[in-house]
Amino acid sequence: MTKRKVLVTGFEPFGGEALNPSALILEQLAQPEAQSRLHQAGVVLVTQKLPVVRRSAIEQCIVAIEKYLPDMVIMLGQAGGRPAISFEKVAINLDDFRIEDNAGNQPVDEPVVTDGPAAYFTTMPVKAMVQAVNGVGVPAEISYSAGTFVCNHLFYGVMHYLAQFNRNLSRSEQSDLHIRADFVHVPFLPEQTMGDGHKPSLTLTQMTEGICAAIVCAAVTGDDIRSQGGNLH
Ligand code: PCA
Repeated sequence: MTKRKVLVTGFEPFGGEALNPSALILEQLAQPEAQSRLHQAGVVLVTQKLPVVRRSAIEQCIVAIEKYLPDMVIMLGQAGGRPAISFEKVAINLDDFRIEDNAGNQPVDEPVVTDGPAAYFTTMPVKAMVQAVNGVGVPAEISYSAGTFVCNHLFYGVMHYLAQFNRNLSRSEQSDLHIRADFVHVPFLPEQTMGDGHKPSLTLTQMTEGICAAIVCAAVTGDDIRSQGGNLH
Protein backbone atom coordinates (compact mmCIF):
# COMPACT_ATOMS: atom_id res chain seq x y z
CA MET A 1 0.00 0.00 0.00
CA THR A 2 1.35 3.43 -0.83
CA LYS A 3 1.84 5.57 2.22
CA ARG A 4 0.30 8.98 2.21
CA LYS A 5 1.86 11.58 4.44
CA VAL A 6 -0.49 14.21 5.82
CA LEU A 7 0.53 17.34 7.71
CA VAL A 8 -2.24 18.52 10.02
CA THR A 9 -1.90 21.94 11.64
CA GLY A 10 -3.89 23.50 14.50
CA PHE A 11 -3.95 26.90 16.20
CA GLU A 12 -3.29 28.10 19.73
CA PRO A 13 -6.23 29.80 21.54
CA PHE A 14 -7.16 33.36 20.52
CA GLY A 15 -9.74 36.07 21.17
CA GLY A 16 -9.85 35.48 24.94
CA GLU A 17 -10.68 31.76 24.68
CA ALA A 18 -8.86 29.39 27.05
CA LEU A 19 -8.54 26.67 24.43
CA ASN A 20 -8.74 26.03 20.73
CA PRO A 21 -10.30 22.73 19.62
CA SER A 22 -8.05 22.65 16.55
CA ALA A 23 -4.94 22.21 18.76
CA LEU A 24 -6.68 19.57 20.90
CA ILE A 25 -7.57 17.58 17.76
CA LEU A 26 -3.84 17.40 16.95
CA GLU A 27 -3.24 15.73 20.33
CA GLN A 28 -6.13 13.30 19.79
CA LEU A 29 -4.87 12.35 16.33
CA ALA A 30 -1.59 11.29 17.94
CA GLN A 31 -3.40 8.84 20.29
CA PRO A 32 -3.23 5.08 19.51
CA GLU A 33 -6.88 4.79 18.41
CA ALA A 34 -6.65 7.43 15.69
CA GLN A 35 -3.13 6.37 14.79
CA SER A 36 -4.15 2.78 14.12
CA ARG A 37 -7.10 3.91 12.02
CA LEU A 38 -4.87 6.17 9.92
CA HIS A 39 -2.14 3.54 9.74
CA GLN A 40 -4.61 0.96 8.38
CA ALA A 41 -5.48 3.39 5.61
CA GLY A 42 -1.79 3.84 4.80
CA VAL A 43 -1.64 7.36 6.21
CA VAL A 44 1.38 8.72 8.04
CA LEU A 45 0.51 11.72 10.19
CA VAL A 46 2.68 14.67 11.17
CA THR A 47 1.37 17.67 13.09
CA GLN A 48 2.29 21.28 13.73
CA LYS A 49 0.75 23.79 16.14
CA LEU A 50 0.72 27.37 14.83
CA PRO A 51 0.46 30.82 16.43
CA VAL A 52 -2.59 32.98 15.72
CA VAL A 53 -0.29 35.63 14.32
CA ARG A 54 -0.27 37.21 10.89
CA ARG A 55 2.75 36.16 8.77
CA SER A 56 4.26 33.89 11.48
CA ALA A 57 1.45 31.34 10.98
CA ILE A 58 2.29 31.08 7.26
CA GLU A 59 6.05 31.05 7.87
CA GLN A 60 5.88 28.29 10.48
CA CYS A 61 3.56 26.21 8.31
CA ILE A 62 5.92 26.50 5.34
CA VAL A 63 8.84 25.42 7.55
CA ALA A 64 6.83 22.30 8.47
CA ILE A 65 5.91 21.65 4.81
CA GLU A 66 9.57 21.87 3.75
CA LYS A 67 10.63 19.66 6.66
CA TYR A 68 8.07 16.87 6.12
CA LEU A 69 7.27 17.19 2.39
CA PRO A 70 3.74 15.82 2.92
CA ASP A 71 1.27 14.74 0.21
CA MET A 72 -1.50 16.76 1.85
CA VAL A 73 -1.75 19.70 4.23
CA ILE A 74 -4.91 19.97 6.31
CA MET A 75 -5.02 23.18 8.31
CA LEU A 76 -7.49 23.27 11.20
CA GLY A 77 -8.94 26.29 12.97
CA GLN A 78 -11.84 27.20 15.22
CA ALA A 79 -14.97 28.83 13.83
CA GLY A 80 -17.05 29.38 16.96
CA GLY A 81 -20.76 29.49 16.20
CA ARG A 82 -20.68 27.17 13.20
CA PRO A 83 -22.68 23.96 13.70
CA ALA A 84 -20.60 21.56 11.57
CA ILE A 85 -17.06 20.77 10.52
CA SER A 86 -16.65 23.00 7.50
CA PHE A 87 -14.32 22.35 4.60
CA GLU A 88 -13.26 25.62 3.07
CA LYS A 89 -13.50 25.88 -0.72
CA VAL A 90 -11.76 29.20 -1.26
CA ALA A 91 -9.00 31.38 0.23
CA ILE A 92 -9.07 35.11 -0.57
CA ASN A 93 -6.22 37.61 -0.77
CA LEU A 94 -7.57 39.82 2.01
CA ASP A 95 -6.59 40.59 5.59
CA ASP A 96 -9.33 42.53 7.38
CA PHE A 97 -9.08 41.60 11.06
CA ARG A 98 -12.16 42.36 13.17
CA ILE A 99 -10.06 41.65 16.29
CA GLU A 100 -6.32 41.79 16.97
CA ASP A 101 -4.34 38.63 16.40
CA ASN A 102 -2.24 37.26 19.27
CA ALA A 103 0.59 39.69 18.47
CA GLY A 104 -1.67 42.77 18.30
CA ASN A 105 -1.82 43.01 14.48
CA GLN A 106 -5.09 44.34 13.08
CA PRO A 107 -4.72 45.04 9.35
CA VAL A 108 -7.58 46.68 7.47
CA ASP A 109 -8.18 45.69 3.83
CA GLU A 110 -4.62 44.63 3.12
CA PRO A 111 -3.58 41.81 0.79
CA VAL A 112 -2.10 38.62 2.23
CA VAL A 113 0.33 38.61 -0.70
CA THR A 114 0.97 41.86 -2.58
CA ASP A 115 0.02 41.38 -6.25
CA GLY A 116 -1.14 37.80 -5.57
CA PRO A 117 -4.25 36.50 -7.34
CA ALA A 118 -7.60 37.38 -5.75
CA ALA A 119 -8.25 33.83 -4.59
CA TYR A 120 -7.25 30.20 -4.62
CA PHE A 121 -9.55 27.19 -4.56
CA THR A 122 -8.68 24.25 -2.34
CA THR A 123 -6.92 21.44 -4.19
CA MET A 124 -8.58 18.73 -2.10
CA PRO A 125 -11.81 16.80 -2.86
CA VAL A 126 -14.04 18.64 -0.38
CA LYS A 127 -17.37 17.20 -1.53
CA ALA A 128 -16.06 13.66 -1.05
CA MET A 129 -14.63 14.64 2.34
CA VAL A 130 -17.94 16.13 3.51
CA GLN A 131 -19.70 12.95 2.45
CA ALA A 132 -17.14 10.81 4.33
CA VAL A 133 -17.49 12.83 7.53
CA ASN A 134 -21.29 12.79 7.38
CA GLY A 135 -20.96 9.05 6.76
CA VAL A 136 -19.46 8.52 10.23
CA GLY A 137 -22.32 10.52 11.75
CA VAL A 138 -20.50 13.82 12.25
CA PRO A 139 -22.07 16.97 10.77
CA ALA A 140 -19.98 18.43 7.93
CA GLU A 141 -20.46 20.97 5.16
CA ILE A 142 -18.60 23.00 2.54
CA SER A 143 -17.96 26.64 3.39
CA TYR A 144 -17.40 29.30 0.75
CA SER A 145 -15.74 31.80 3.10
CA ALA A 146 -12.93 31.19 5.57
CA GLY A 147 -13.39 34.76 6.86
CA THR A 148 -10.76 37.50 6.67
CA PHE A 149 -8.76 36.72 9.83
CA VAL A 150 -5.74 34.50 10.50
CA CYS A 151 -7.34 31.26 9.23
CA ASN A 152 -8.03 32.67 5.77
CA HIS A 153 -4.62 34.38 5.92
CA LEU A 154 -2.87 31.04 6.55
CA PHE A 155 -5.00 29.23 3.96
CA TYR A 156 -4.23 31.82 1.26
CA GLY A 157 -0.52 32.02 2.15
CA VAL A 158 -0.10 28.25 2.01
CA MET A 159 -2.08 27.91 -1.25
CA HIS A 160 0.08 30.65 -2.78
CA TYR A 161 3.26 28.90 -1.64
CA LEU A 162 2.06 25.50 -2.87
CA ALA A 163 0.96 26.86 -6.25
CA GLN A 164 4.59 27.88 -6.86
CA PHE A 165 6.00 24.72 -5.26
CA ASN A 166 3.85 22.46 -7.45
CA ARG A 167 4.52 24.52 -10.58
CA ASN A 168 8.27 24.12 -10.08
CA LEU A 169 8.12 20.33 -9.98
CA SER A 170 9.42 18.54 -13.03
CA ARG A 171 7.03 16.24 -14.87
CA SER A 172 8.57 13.14 -13.32
CA GLU A 173 8.24 14.62 -9.83
CA GLN A 174 4.57 15.62 -10.28
CA SER A 175 2.99 12.36 -9.14
CA ASP A 176 5.23 11.89 -6.09
CA LEU A 177 5.87 15.36 -4.79
CA HIS A 178 2.70 17.29 -5.65
CA ILE A 179 1.14 18.72 -2.45
CA ARG A 180 -2.60 19.32 -1.98
CA ALA A 181 -4.13 21.43 0.78
CA ASP A 182 -7.34 22.51 2.46
CA PHE A 183 -8.42 24.56 5.45
CA VAL A 184 -11.02 23.04 7.78
CA HIS A 185 -12.93 25.03 10.39
CA VAL A 186 -14.27 23.23 13.47
CA PRO A 187 -17.03 24.39 15.84
CA PHE A 188 -16.71 25.20 19.56
CA LEU A 189 -16.33 22.41 22.09
CA PRO A 190 -19.25 22.04 24.55
CA GLU A 191 -17.14 23.52 27.40
CA GLN A 192 -16.69 26.72 25.35
CA THR A 193 -20.44 27.28 25.13
CA MET A 194 -21.26 26.84 28.85
CA GLY A 195 -23.95 29.25 29.86
CA ASP A 196 -24.96 29.83 26.26
CA GLY A 197 -27.22 27.01 25.17
CA HIS A 198 -27.81 28.61 21.79
CA LYS A 199 -24.27 28.18 20.51
CA PRO A 200 -23.71 24.91 18.62
CA SER A 201 -20.81 22.63 19.52
CA LEU A 202 -19.31 19.21 18.81
CA THR A 203 -17.36 17.00 21.22
CA LEU A 204 -13.63 16.44 20.77
CA THR A 205 -14.37 12.77 19.99
CA GLN A 206 -16.79 13.77 17.21
CA MET A 207 -14.34 16.27 15.74
CA THR A 208 -11.43 13.80 15.85
CA GLU A 209 -13.52 11.07 14.23
CA GLY A 210 -14.66 13.48 11.57
CA ILE A 211 -11.15 14.69 10.78
CA CYS A 212 -9.86 11.09 10.66
CA ALA A 213 -12.61 10.16 8.20
CA ALA A 214 -11.77 13.18 6.05
CA ILE A 215 -8.05 12.32 6.01
CA VAL A 216 -8.70 8.68 5.08
CA CYS A 217 -11.09 9.80 2.32
CA ALA A 218 -8.63 12.34 0.92
CA ALA A 219 -5.83 9.76 0.92
CA VAL A 220 -7.74 7.58 -1.56
CA THR A 221 -9.60 10.24 -3.55
CA GLY A 222 -8.09 12.10 -6.49
CA ASP A 223 -10.75 14.08 -8.31
CA ASP A 224 -13.71 15.26 -6.27
CA ILE A 225 -17.07 13.52 -6.60
CA ARG A 226 -19.74 15.11 -8.77
CA SER A 227 -22.67 15.79 -6.49
CA GLN A 228 -25.01 18.73 -6.29
CA GLY A 229 -24.02 21.28 -3.67
CA GLY A 230 -23.41 24.98 -3.36
CA ASN A 231 -25.40 27.67 -1.56
CA LEU A 232 -28.23 29.88 -2.76
CA HIS A 233 -27.07 32.77 -0.54
N1 PCA B 1 -9.64 30.56 14.10
C1 PCA B 1 -9.38 31.90 13.64
C2 PCA B 1 -7.90 32.07 13.73
C3 PCA B 1 -7.40 30.95 14.55
C4 PCA B 1 -8.52 30.02 14.67
O1 PCA B 1 -8.48 28.90 15.20
C5 PCA B 1 -9.97 32.16 12.25
O2 PCA B 1 -10.98 31.52 11.88
O3 PCA B 1 -9.46 33.01 11.52
